[in-house]
Amino acid sequence: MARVTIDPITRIEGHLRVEAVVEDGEVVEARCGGTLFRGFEIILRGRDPRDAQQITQRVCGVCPMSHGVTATLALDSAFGIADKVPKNGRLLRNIILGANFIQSHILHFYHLAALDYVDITAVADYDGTDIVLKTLRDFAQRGSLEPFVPRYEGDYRFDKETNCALAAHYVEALRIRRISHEMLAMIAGKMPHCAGIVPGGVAWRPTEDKIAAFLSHLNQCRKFIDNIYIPDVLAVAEAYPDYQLIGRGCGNYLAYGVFDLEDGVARQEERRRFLPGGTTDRQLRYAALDIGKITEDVAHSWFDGEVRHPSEGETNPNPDKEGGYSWLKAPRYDGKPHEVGPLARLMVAYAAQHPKVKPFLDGYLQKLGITAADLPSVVGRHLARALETKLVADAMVDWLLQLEIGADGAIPVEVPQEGEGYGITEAPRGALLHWHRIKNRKTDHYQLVVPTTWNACPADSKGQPGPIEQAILGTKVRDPENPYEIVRIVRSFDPCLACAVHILNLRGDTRAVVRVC
Ligand code: NFE
Ligand code: MG
Repeated sequence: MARVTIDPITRIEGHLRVEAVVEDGEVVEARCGGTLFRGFEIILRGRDPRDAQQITQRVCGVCPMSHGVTATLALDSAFGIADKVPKNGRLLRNIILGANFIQSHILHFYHLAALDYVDITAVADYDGTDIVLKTLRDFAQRGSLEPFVPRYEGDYRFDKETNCALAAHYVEALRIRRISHEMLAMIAGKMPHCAGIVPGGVAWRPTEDKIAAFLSHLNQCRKFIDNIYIPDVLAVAEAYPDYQLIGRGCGNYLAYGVFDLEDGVARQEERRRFLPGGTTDRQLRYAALDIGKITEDVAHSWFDGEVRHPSEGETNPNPDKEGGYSWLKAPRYDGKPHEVGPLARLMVAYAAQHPKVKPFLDGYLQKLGITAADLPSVVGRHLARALETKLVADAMVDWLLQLEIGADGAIPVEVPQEGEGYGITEAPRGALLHWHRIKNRKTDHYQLVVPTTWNACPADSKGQPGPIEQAILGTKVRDPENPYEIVRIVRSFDPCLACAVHILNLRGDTRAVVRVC
């Protein structure tokens, strides 16, 4: 028996500790623990409620727009103006959030995950004329290979030419991410932590020149997504067919839906959204969303308290709690763990017979020779993320062209004496909820239930492991000292612990710690 501890798992956002017990080459126990405590829910108490929009963006530099949008959806709802946001405000929120999705998904594939499959050292003896590859080669020859190492060795399957091409795409992806940041900043002010999203809409009036500039940036991103990102993910799928079969996870999928398509509807669950809300299982049995079924369990989290709905949720940290092994709570829907994220969104849309997503996804499933029920896997998550990037980037063109030039993006708002509201939408990594209660014009109660909290959560009081824990269980590990199978599974979820735990453990090593007992 070997005990594998990977702490922290690197090339994700934030600090995640994964412990696994490997017996006869197979994972028989898995524990996923968030090792940071941040306390945003406590920080917000007693402040002007409008601060939530700015402060919660500081939860994370990767997905701040999701928190900005979700916080303002909760403010719209608490202020009683959710059906009064102007059309431009709705479209601009979609466009701002969409730009952040593009940036985040490309970041994940190229800069956080691709080096699990691409042997970047292939550039060391590059003898061609490509300026990017020559620069990378010279960089490598100076002997400092960070951020490409340390890494889990072996199982690199591409030939030298493909490795070099993918290394060049790694660099090009940096440029495309800069472009997507810039287009977001044109509307929202800056990235990260924009000032433009406000309760009541977006503080910007569209102009023709800005729309034209945005479109030109967006088209560069779309070209990259179509011609580089999706083909690269398909190349990984082809070279690593065994990763289409592992890391399946918990088999339940949840989405709140994202990108509002209609105005004047107060309740977010009732709005038509570009990617719909709901749940499904691997048999593709779709059910409509009922936010009354969301709870958080803290049986194995370093918090005191009971199983609670976020409207009554508590944040009472207790680092000495017996049985605790994570700063993440354990969110549950209808009492069960649910995976969230691009894979979950596409599974839900597919199960709901989405007229655009279903035929689009079917084309790619046919290419891989699989059905939608087979999609949950390491490769399936990367593919879902890439295909969603295309769906969103293409839809952004329509939203841009629907903007009314010179019309207001927001209405004036007043902070009410009392109020309660929630925001439910999607961050790049999955379903995001903010619950906000106002008393005496101040924030009295704030709870965030965040995508990585769903995916990377610990077990609950019924002993049900979280989705990443379930994805690791049963995995065959060839070498516990070099457990790249586990690392690839965890990274396919694109965890962000900065978001999920809302004290950094400096003891961690970047490599696996293995004890054989
Ligand atoms: Ni820090 Fe986040 C996203 C949110 S993840 S990246 O996407 O909300 O839990
Ligand atoms: Mg929380």
